[in-house]
Amino acid sequence: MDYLYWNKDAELSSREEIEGIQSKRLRSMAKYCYDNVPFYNQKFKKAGVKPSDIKSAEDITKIPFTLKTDLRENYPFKMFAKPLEEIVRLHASSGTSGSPTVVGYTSNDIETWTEMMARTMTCPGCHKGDVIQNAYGYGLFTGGLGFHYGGERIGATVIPISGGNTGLQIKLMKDFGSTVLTCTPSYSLYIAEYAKQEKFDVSKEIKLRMGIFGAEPSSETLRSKIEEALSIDAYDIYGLSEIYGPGVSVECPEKNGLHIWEDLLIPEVVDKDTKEPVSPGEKGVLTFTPLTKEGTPLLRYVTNDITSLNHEKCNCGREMVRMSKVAGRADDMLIVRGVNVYPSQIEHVLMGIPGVSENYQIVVDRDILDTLTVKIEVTPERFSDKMKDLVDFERMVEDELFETLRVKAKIELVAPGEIPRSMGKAKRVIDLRKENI
Ligand code: DLL
Repeated sequence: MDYLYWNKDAELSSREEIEGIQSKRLRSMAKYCYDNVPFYNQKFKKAGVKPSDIKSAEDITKIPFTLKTDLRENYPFKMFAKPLEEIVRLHASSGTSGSPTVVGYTSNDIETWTEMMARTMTCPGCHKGDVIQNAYGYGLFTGGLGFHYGGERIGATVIPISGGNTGLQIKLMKDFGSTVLTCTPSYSLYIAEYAKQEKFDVSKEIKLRMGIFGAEPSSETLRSKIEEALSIDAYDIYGLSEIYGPGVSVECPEKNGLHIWEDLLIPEVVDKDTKEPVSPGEKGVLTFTPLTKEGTPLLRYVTNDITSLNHEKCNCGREMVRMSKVAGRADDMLIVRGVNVYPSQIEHVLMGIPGVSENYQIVVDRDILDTLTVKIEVTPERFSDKMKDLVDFERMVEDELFETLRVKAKIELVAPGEIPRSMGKAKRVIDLRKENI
């Protein structure tokens, strides 16, 4: 297999080298936060910790966690370590409730992020000469600009098409000879579905070779569907605006976990309730400490994303730790009649059933107890107008979910095209319990 590196020296560092860099950088980052962000100054004092207590990367556990609510409570700029004159860009997460979380970047931060994205896009095999159709949204969301800067840095040709206008996406893909597609997994499937409806044969008419898809969870089975529908290789990329944006981690051609750029970030996985570190390889909540971030530095930022870490050296030569595909968010877990289930587990079961399309929606409601309804579209090939067939199909999917996850769900087949398609992050879970409060 061919492995590509953007910054070979950094990416192929040994564990010893990585830990050395982390210790050195963490020491100065702890002091930087203490000296420049009143929020951290108070937090350290309250916890009885001084920056001089942080001598090596292992001392990170002495530092208190930072939560998303801390960012909200300090809206808009109170978490910044630099005055606004030093901030060259602002991004913000959409924030479904309350204020959005705002992140400020100094010009050094933009440079670090661009380098991270250059590594991230090179790692699965993107290079100069590629034509990148960047269908992530441009704007306050970090997807569009993150890929844009990274793509330009590696010398590829970037098409800043953003999300939506799917007819034009397909036309340009053909006319401009796009070789790499970057967007959310759900949007890539919508592009494939649209092309099929337009009788456009993607395997013959376009040059697309690979896609880098992230910003939302997607199962292995969804990956296979994307790869088949677009005749490409699909790679997972992870990131969050609080930690620059996309580019925190990405898969290499081995597709066996996402490499985290550990010279720039310290990842930890902790128990979602106790916040104690979990045993190696165990799943928990992911936290990050960026080591060189100037505008909005964060210490032990709790992402709420569920994953596990694998420290084994990868065949690609990188010793930087790999995180498993995100299983969901700690706050996404559904408890249906006492059974804990993540939407991604439901997706995994659904995608394994022939005839179930990737268009589904999970509706949670409360009728004394919590209830779960899963609306699914069947593939056109499986669609039948015989009522009995469809009812049997619904029962079969219900049984499969119960057998695998012990969760009782009501399956509702809906007509093809009824589930709303998304140009960005798909809204897979509708929680009527929250909306009915
Ligand atoms: O989604 C940044 C991004 C853009 C990542 C483009 C990848 C590609 P936010 O809007 O701040 O930033 O959302 C971050 O999205 O905490 C996860 O819950 C989820 N997420 C991001 N990537 C993945 C992924 C961008 N590969 C939140 N798998 C994160 C699962 C993901 N969830």
